[in-house]
Amino acid sequence: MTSGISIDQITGNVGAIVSGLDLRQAIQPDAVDYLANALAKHGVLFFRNQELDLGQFWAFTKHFGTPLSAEVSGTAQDTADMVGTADMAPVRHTTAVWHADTTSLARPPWATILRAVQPTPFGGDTCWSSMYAAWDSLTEPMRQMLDGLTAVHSIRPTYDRMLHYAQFFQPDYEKLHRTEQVHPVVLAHPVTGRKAIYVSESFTTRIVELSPRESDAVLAMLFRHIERPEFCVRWKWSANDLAFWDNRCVQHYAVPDYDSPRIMQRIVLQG
Ligand SMILES: O=C(O)CCC(=O)C(=O)O
Ligand SMILES: [Fe+2]
Repeated sequence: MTSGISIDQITGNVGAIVSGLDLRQAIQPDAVDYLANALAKHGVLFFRNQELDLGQFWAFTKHFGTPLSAEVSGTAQDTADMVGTADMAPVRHTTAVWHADTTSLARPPWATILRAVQPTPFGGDTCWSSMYAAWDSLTEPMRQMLDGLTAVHSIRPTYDRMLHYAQFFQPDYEKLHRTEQVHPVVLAHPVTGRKAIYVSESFTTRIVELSPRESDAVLAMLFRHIERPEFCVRWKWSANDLAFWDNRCVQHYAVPDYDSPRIMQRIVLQG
């Protein structure tokens, strides 16, 4: 407990609810450290009843890193994300694949912050899975095989889904960015030192060191493995809920079981 903040873990492996903080107020440095450590440990932190305007949301995120927003910074990297206040309904099938955000970038956003402005009357939950727990539960021979490998992450499968489901495409992306990057299959988290699986069904197309058939089979195994409900938390959104997650140790999946507007504020922090 720091300055009246309490952090309550809600599942065995991922997610905690933070209470005792009004995010409209400036946060003291010791509380920022406390939250940053809790985030690295729990993977996703939930805050309830946070009625923030975009300026307050922006100010909160700046305690933890450099926010990237098309509206505010206009940085090129923002073209990879839907930032600001947006209806998630048109892209709901694109984000219904397990992923860490925009790992097709050389420096993918390390954290994402999402706040519900207008949730759906039913459905539209978001799930997070702990990549620490997924890694820890692999057998030692499997861990030895995977550790040290690298994988290609590509934005193309996301584009294909966008085109298929929403006729939504950002044609300038290809001019601004390489569409592929290589990242380690297993990350050591910089805060906790724990290892975490860093391949996702949404972005990872191939493990570099394996043959194509081996890569397909190993990735299919990992994509299935990380979905196990015991690694996951599922959040039902109320208006003014805020979720803050660490893309280096969790993946997420937005359940697309709704058909009404779902208005969210979203910011990613530069990796
Ligand atoms: O709509 C959601 O709950 C999450 C969508 C998503 O993948 C994201 O915001 O990065
Ligand atoms: Fe995402």
